[in-house]
Amino acid sequence: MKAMILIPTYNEATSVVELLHSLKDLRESKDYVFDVTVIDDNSPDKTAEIVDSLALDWVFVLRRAKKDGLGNAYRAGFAHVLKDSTYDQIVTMDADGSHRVLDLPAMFAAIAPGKSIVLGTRWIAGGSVVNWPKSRQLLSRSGTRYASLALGIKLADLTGGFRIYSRQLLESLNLTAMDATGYCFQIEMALAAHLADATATQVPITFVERINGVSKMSRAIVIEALIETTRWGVKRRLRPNADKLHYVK
Ligand SMILES: Nc1nc2c(ncn2[C@@H]2O[C@H](COP(=O)(O)OP(=O)(O)O)[C@@H](O)[C@H]2O)c(=O)[nH]1
Ligand SMILES: [Mg+2]
Repeated sequence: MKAMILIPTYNEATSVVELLHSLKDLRESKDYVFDVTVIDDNSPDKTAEIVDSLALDWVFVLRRAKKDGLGNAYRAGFAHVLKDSTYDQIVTMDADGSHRVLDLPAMFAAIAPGKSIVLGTRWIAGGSVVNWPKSRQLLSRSGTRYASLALGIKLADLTGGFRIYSRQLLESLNLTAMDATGYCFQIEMALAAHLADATATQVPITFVERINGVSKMSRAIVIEALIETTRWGVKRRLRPNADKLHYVK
């Protein structure tokens, strides 16, 4: 197995350097074979240049012209990695240290053959959240609950972004037909994986709030998630087959 770890960044210069150091340690253990692509939206804090200056031959930077939302960043990353058939698993991971390298081995171990998605999950036994304000926890938990009810998907963390997708799963999806710009990208990908009949495995993770930099979460992102999730839920009920055709090739 060879994995590509995709890390989207917007003004994450300090955090992403720390994360790359931890990944370097894991990589040097030789138990796991992976490279990294940082997907940067022209961060004013020079995240891309700083990553480049580390001169790590297993770290690539995909530079995008401007801040364009998490969904667009990830879809650009998927398109990029799918062109190189040496990578058979694609990991998605936040740059800010919230997703611990420590949890990666258990996630790698949970990969199922064929179309598969491994979901780092906070809201199951063994999972937890550290230093997140109660308000953020409530938002995340209620967001997942709402999405789970609206879409009929029985997973405990639909908004988390620490995941592993198999190449087979991503290749089976119409990624260009997806709409989500912001963080509801995570919900839309879980829905698409569900419609593609992928094997979904939940692995408990500990999510640690960032120390450096600031969150890019905004009211607009929450509103988009609410509107889109409701729209997807209604569409699923009214036209379930059309929905499947929309997402799955
Ligand atoms: N390339 C790119 N990355 C983004 C964008 N918005 C958020 N991110 C990254 O997505 C990850 C999660 O964002 P974060 O602000 O930590 O969200 P939070 O953990 O929900 O508060 C971080 O690595 C961000 O730098 C964006 O518009 N473009
Ligand atoms: Mg964060």
